[in-house]
Amino acid sequence: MSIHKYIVNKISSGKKLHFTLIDPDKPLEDIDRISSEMVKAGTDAFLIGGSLGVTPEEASKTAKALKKHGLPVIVFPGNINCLTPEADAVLFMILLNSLEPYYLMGAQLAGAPLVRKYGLESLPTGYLVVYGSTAVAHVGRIVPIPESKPEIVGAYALASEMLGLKYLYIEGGSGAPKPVSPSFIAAARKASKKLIIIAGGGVREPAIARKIAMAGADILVTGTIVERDPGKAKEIIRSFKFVHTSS
Ligand code: 1GP
Repeated sequence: MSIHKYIVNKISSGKKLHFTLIDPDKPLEDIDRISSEMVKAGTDAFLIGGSLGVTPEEASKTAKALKKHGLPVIVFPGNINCLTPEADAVLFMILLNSLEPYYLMGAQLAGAPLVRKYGLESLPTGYLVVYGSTAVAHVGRIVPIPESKPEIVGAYALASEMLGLKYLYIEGGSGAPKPVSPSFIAAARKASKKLIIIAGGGVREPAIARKIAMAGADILVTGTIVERDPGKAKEIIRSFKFVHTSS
């Protein structure tokens, strides 16, 4: 089964998904420990990637280690150095609010032949980095979105749908000081019923995960909390995935 189908099947049966973000820039024993805990906690897939300093060797080693859990391993590329044939799929992304032509089509031009050679499934994704104070915002030269203007996110969602993209990733930035705003998620959901909405960045409490779920996100990504406090990460996964049943 394709990874896209795996995701769509879960969503169409009323489920929400959690993805665990693993930065390959860490020792294998940490990757093994963190990933095993997150599998037990009910995560649905692994994302691998980072904004800076990921070598193709690290990406391959990490993907291999994660594959043994039997869950999808998806490259979430900060750049083409994160691509590896050991993964199953790639979020093939366009950084929608970037001022930098490289992230609008240069990286895609360089990456597409590699994705084809590596046999990775492409998950076509609009990537929207909403806050300005994180590594991804700096590297990607983004224009931040004012929190008072969620309708801008709605317009990006519409544009993504009209371009035929399947996923919209609304990103606060890894380790962001504040979580991605649920009002952004709600605006995107209102604008597009079709897009699979991925949300992440700065989510460190179950209550915010629940709000993001209620705002209409299909997939929640957490990275930092998974490393810092796996117990809290488990609560976050539960609050997001079982939003209709948890109090
Ligand atoms: C980053 O959205 C993800 O792309 C996860 O962010 O590390 O803050 O959980 P955190």
